[in-house]
Amino acid sequence: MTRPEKGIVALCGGVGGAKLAYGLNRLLGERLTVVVNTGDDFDHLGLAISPDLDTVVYTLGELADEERGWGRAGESWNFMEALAGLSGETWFRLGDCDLALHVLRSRALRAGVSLTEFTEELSSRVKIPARILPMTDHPFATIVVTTAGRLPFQRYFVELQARPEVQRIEFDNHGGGAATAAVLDAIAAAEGIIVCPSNPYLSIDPILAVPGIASALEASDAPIVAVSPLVGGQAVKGPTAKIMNELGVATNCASIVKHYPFLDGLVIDSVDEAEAPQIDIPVHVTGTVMRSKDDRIGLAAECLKFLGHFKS
Ligand code: FO1
Repeated sequence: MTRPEKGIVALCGGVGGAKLAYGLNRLLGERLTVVVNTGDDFDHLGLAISPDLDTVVYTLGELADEERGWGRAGESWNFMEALAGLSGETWFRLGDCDLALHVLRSRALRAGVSLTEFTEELSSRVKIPARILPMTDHPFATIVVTTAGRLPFQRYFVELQARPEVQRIEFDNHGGGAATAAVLDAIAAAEGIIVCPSNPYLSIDPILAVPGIASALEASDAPIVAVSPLVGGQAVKGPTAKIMNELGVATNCASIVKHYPFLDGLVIDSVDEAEAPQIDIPVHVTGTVMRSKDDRIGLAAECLKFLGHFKS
């Protein structure tokens, strides 16, 4: 697919990140590239599952269950009921409609289609103008090392509901899966880069751990801003603050800046305005909680305005 030379790149995980990506897609369309975490991907019941990619595709394609945050709206669960009746594994719920996507992707990957190609075709079928790219086409696993042992990401996050205490997070790129040319080209051509308010440890760090991506960000002349995932020291959704506490990191916006040393600016919520003087890079204060679709578009517009301030 041909793309305009310059554009905006967003680094994104699942639910929170996808909401901002939705707003950016509405404002930028084809000028947006979303680079999505695939460290959560796993093989389950013989199917290739890519939760964050699917959350982004469903959200931007207006197919997502807004309440649940993952999976499709209007879902039915006959497959899960039948699976339970046959004593199959039910800790990870696959809806009937969602299943269609996993079956198609599994078949495509087995036939040698790359995850990038499959995702591009899927995005065009659901009429998403933005380009959605997996961070890598190679197997890459986020492993959460906890007091309950080394846990594959979905066992920690879904089965154990992120309850075990985190000691550290490891990434296994199965012996050298590198960034795709599509991701590296998008970063090189970016006129601005936005780190979405996703979990820094579980969603953004895996992207930065893919060989080639962190150095591409460092080499980029484009301004890079992040939206803090914390509001009043808490995550809007998910275990970000819990993990920060467990890792002994203060749950404030300054810690987010420290975590992302490549940032040119940070967007923080109005609730945290008093923290601004402690942050040693430019700060943009606005409402960051996205309750409605208008909020998503509003925050996306604020991020683009902030990026515009860095233009020489
Ligand atoms: N999250 C859950 O909390 N429970 C589930 O059963 C579950 C199933 C699921 C199926 C497909 C999919 O794409 C996502 C799914 N998620 C589920 C969400 C998901 O695994 C996590 O939110 C992300 O990996 C973290 O970003």
